[in-house]
Amino acid sequence: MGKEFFTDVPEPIGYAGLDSSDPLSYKVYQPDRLVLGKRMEDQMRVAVCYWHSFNWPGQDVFGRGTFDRPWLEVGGDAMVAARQKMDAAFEFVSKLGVPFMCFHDVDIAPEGETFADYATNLESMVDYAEERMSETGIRLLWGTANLFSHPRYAAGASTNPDPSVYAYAAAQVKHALEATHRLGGENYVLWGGRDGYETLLNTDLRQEGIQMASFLTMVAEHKRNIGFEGTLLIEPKPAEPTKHQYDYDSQTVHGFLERFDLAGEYKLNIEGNHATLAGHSFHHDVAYAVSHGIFGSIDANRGDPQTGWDTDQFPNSVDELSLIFYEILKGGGFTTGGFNFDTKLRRQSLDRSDLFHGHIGGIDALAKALLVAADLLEADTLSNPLSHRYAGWSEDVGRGILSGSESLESLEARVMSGELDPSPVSGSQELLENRVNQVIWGSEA
Ligand code: XLS
Ligand code: NI
Ligand code: NI
Repeated sequence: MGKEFFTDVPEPIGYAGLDSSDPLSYKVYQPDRLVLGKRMEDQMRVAVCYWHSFNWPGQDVFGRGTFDRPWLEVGGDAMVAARQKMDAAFEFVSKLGVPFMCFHDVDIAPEGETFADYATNLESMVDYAEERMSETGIRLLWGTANLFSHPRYAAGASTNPDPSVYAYAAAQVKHALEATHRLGGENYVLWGGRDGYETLLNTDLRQEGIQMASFLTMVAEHKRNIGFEGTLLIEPKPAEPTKHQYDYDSQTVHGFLERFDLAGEYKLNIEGNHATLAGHSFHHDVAYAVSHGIFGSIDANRGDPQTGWDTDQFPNSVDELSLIFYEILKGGGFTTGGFNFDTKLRRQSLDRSDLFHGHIGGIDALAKALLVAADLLEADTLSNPLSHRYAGWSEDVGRGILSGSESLESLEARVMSGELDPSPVSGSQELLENRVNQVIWGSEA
């Protein structure tokens, strides 16, 4: 048992139902409730992220930290401080009652002065994490390496013009991947960080793409060498901190993986606010990944419609999340992935208990979305009209086109003879929207 920080929340958060006025209770989330034959907890696989929740004191570009985070103020020995921060994280996740957490290497271990310091510190914090995990039963959804905060990465990591920075990033990922493996992590994430550009005047696009592909190939090789059986995930994002990032969105990453023969090696970790920054909906990026067999995991959050950056707010729209969960269930549900709360409190939410409120609300919204998605799936609300809409492709002409037995000539002949004479049909968008709403409003929490 480590040091306690959340003494105002003495008990783990429990389910109290929709009528409860206790803000520190779940209104919908019941880990053991069965939905489509699986426990809610296993359908949702919620993780808490270390970086925004335990490392960030609430500073922004205009001002310093505002949050009440005593574990960040212990001072003295950096390793003692890192252990206290880890105690805070394990206490919080235990009290929230969710199964997973996620971290970057440098979230949990001080970087030190040299690479050797980094490696020793990480090793020792992984020992401590191992202890705390076996004590609490909390698991690691994914690990990752921070390849963007240190000044050496200002011009990118694997896409850096300097191969020695590439090498440094490779060494760091080797350690972060091995740490993830040791802790039984279910996935390993690569988020591009600063792999993109600020100006094309100093950027060789082709060269940087080749570097990035070679890096991803090395990571996949090392995964096999050490026997890590988790999933490698790439997290798309279109911009920020750079003007343009190479892992722009689901479709761009898919094309990149195909181009470099890496499609079997990686799946996607899709973040709500990254998809919206790319000018898509969260729904779009998830639907793309699921329908192309590259869906892996989710960074659950949302942006602000009036703000053009990654505000990482807690997800709270059942309307939006229901469609996302519907796509995930349609694809068979999560395998190694889950919903990681890559979420930040607003800077004015300074109390320690605000961390609970943000997560409780997001988890309840996801739980409700799961119930809606299960109803949509079971009632074939969307799948029936969809198969009806595309029915022609499993009939005569459609099948012939797809199997290659038709040509421009044969099709012209069918049209010329009057055999094929299409008449427009309604896309029924409003009708479908109403049906989805009907399920949302009627689904029982
Ligand atoms: C930043 C990313 C980051 C990744 C992990 O925008 O979302 O938090 O999830 O490096
Ligand atoms: Ni993220
Ligand atoms: Ni993000």
